[in-house]
Amino acid sequence: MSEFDTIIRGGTVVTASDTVRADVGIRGGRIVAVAESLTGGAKEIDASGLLVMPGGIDSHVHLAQPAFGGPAMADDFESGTRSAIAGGNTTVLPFALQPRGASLRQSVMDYHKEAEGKCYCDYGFHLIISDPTASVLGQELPALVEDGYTSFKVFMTYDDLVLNDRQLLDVFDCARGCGALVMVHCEGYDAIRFMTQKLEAAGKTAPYYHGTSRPQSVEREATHRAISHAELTDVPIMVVHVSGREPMEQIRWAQQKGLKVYGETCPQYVALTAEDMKGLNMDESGGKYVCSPPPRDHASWDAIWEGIRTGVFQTFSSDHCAFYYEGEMGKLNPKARTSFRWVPNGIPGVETRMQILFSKGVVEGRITLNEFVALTSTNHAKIYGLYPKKGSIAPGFDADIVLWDANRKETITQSLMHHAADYTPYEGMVVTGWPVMTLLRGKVMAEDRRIVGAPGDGGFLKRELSPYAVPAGSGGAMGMAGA
Ligand code: DUC
Ligand code: ZN
Ligand code: ZN
Repeated sequence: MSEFDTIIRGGTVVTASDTVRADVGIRGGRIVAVAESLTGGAKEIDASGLLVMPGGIDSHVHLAQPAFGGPAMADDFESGTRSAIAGGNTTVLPFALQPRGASLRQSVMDYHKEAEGKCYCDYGFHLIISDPTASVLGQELPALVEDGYTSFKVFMTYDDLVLNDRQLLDVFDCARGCGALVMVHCEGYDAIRFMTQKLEAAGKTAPYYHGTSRPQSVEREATHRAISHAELTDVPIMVVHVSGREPMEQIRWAQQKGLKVYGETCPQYVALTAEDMKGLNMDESGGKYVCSPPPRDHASWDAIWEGIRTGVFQTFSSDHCAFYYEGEMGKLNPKARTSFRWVPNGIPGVETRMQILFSKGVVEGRITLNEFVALTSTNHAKIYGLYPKKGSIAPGFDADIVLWDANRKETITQSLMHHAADYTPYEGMVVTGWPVMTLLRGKVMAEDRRIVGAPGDGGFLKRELSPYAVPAGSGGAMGMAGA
């Protein structure tokens, strides 16, 4: 009998801390050896000339959710995870959304039904809390955290999701009590409504004005408010999808004060701008790029890189939230043509996240290879309770591995994509660096653009409490240290 099921031979192993020439031995779906030279594999994969990195963990994707103010999402769990695995990812963390009035537990069970047997990569769920009733805060949330749903997302905007300040504080307090990590969508609801009404009254309804309706000041104000509430309740928070300098500086300020405030940014904030939302002649095609917060400008790209390089951001996620462009279900649906207000918010990106960061980050000299691994995999595992099962290459970790050709030049185009959406917002972008093979727990799932695994190969991940969610200990304004 062979010592290893598979040996990955001759590659350069890259983790968040090291870059070494080594072979990787896999047995029973886990990494059991990393050494200069291994023998005794039932199967060998030649990785010479390739980087051998932990599979990507994308901790922010939306699959099979009812839309953000519009039609259903394009990607279900099958197409979304197919796209993820093709892009070098082995774990995704989508959301289980509680509609107002619904039980949170029932909502989670509904998402499980959607996902069961369909996934090409492993998955867990963050909970979206839209209705923090006494029973949700007192019973459902603590029980769900115990069951491995150890992070929630809350929104400061959207009619169906927005929480007021008191509700935010209640959710933060509950998270502190049960050790969960809170992700916050920081954009101010009233400011956006005010701006939207003004713009519509002036006839400014094209997709471009989506960006005008939610400028950085709206994101900055909400980020500051969320940070202040987190300080008051002494709870760590993750500010998600940060788009530019103003919110980035709020997070940096909080971190310098010693608060446990983490930051996430996404490809759209270093690769798209508000100009993209103009489309051709200010027409509806700009709707392809409508997401929230909106893409900004080149100065914002620089600010985001500054935040990445200086450690303000721990995670680089896709915020994959795909809608069709054409058709009744698309971004161009008849109602959406009447105003940007009705264009569903979100863009596809789980399949292109790693290539964009690699190309603009590593190849263009802004970050190191090890930082790339931290930003795309290791930090996600550590922050969301998946470490040391996921997120590195060392004995004991799941054999979730991407073989990466650092020199391969590709032009991103819709025909290469495995998502269900009918476009990619990154059409025509030339990138250097591409995943050539993705292994999930030792099984080859994608090989040079071909999906060779099956739906159902991916499984549900019950997550541990995050060490990053441990309160700083001030006890907040109530002085509850140790409480
Ligand atoms: N927030 C997200 O996290 N994703 C898509 C749209 C949004 O507002
Ligand atoms: Zn959001
Ligand atoms: Zn999102």
